[in-house]
Amino acid sequence: MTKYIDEAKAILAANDRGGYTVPTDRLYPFQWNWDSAFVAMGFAAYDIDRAYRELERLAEGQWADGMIPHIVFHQPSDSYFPGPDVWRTDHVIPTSGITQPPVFAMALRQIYETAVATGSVAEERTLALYETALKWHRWWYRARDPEGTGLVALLHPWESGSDNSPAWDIALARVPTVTQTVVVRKDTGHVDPAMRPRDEDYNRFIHLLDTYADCGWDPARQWQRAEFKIADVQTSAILLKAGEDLQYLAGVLGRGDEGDEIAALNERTRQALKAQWRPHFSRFVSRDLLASQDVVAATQAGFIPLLALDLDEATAEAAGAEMRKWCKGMQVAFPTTEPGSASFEAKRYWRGPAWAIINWLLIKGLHRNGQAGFAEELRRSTISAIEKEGFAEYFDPKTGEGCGGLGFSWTAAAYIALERADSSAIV
Ligand code: 2M8
Repeated sequence: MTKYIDEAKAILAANDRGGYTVPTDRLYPFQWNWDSAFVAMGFAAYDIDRAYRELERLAEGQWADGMIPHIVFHQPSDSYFPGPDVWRTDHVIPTSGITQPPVFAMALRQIYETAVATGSVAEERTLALYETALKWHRWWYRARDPEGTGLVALLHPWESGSDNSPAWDIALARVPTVTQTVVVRKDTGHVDPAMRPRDEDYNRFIHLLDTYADCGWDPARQWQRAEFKIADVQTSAILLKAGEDLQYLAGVLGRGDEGDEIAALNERTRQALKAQWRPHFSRFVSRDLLASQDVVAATQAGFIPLLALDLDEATAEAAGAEMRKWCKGMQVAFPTTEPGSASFEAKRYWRGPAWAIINWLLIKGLHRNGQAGFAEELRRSTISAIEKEGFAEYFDPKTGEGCGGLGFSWTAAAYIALERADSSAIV
């Protein structure tokens, strides 16, 4: 509805800090990687120039080796921990030292296609951002899959974007809670601590950060010393979908050789992802590389591969049926942890709540895999949650209550993208 679209646009305008968008005021006062990619897809619906700009400002944070960090600290702020002084990275614009899910090339293709359709394509800007994305994809495979398995590994839970997901509980429990850095949390001053990760999680997050800073942020040394190493199906699926979009862009931009290179990487990931399907769970599972075992916790990550794979009918239906089971009795779908499981917490951050951007990815995945009806239900559930509760960071799936930060950018972007078309038109 126009009223809510106007509100969503107003949120994106209010969170603009000069060509880039903060996720929300105070709680997250910098530019976050995958947040900005989703925001750019929201902008693509009504302001192509601003959509390009969002990605360009994120690209300013790209490291020489190709990594795009999870936070770019364009301007100082004392309302967030850990800031640049804790990260101790060596980049002209201060950045964090870890990365986040590579939604970037998905956004770039969407911007490009919308620009073509509206006669406003900017060839040079597209090409520059394509090169940024290509460097980053090469980095993922070099730094995070050195053995060429096809699945990319996370060395820190924050890299998943699903920071305190039950998927990390077993692996994270092995990480010591001792830190060199004094942990001074700011997040719990902005939102109810019961909605945020626990102190012991934070100590472990910072322990890992300290370890990698000691490695001088060198990917090979980090790979050797990592005390947390998960080959993640959510990140790998996003990398593959973004890789398909990058391959498409290589084609239209006349970069045939690079297109072949990307296609080969995509194929490796496609096969590896398919092998992570577990029929007895009706979902995909990640792999704990240090323990050499599957990550069996029941989280949304298990269904994100639908985004990037064309499953056979029986598999797609089994995944869809399992997802529907999780939605039973929920006010808002899709719970990020299976509601019946012991680790489910309806309000605590990534341990149960529904997130508009996760729904956005799942809707695309369901649609790709012949589940248009369910995709449409999920789209409507997301839209009505936002219309009832506002543009909250996430939603309690049991009550529908908006939780976490308010006036949230990626929720606004998701609303704009999901409201303007039925799910069959969501690319
Ligand atoms: C949350 O993560 C940050 C760390 O990156 C935090 O809690 O401090 C996550 O929800 C993450 O996925 C998101 O990108 C970020 C900003 O919205 O907040």
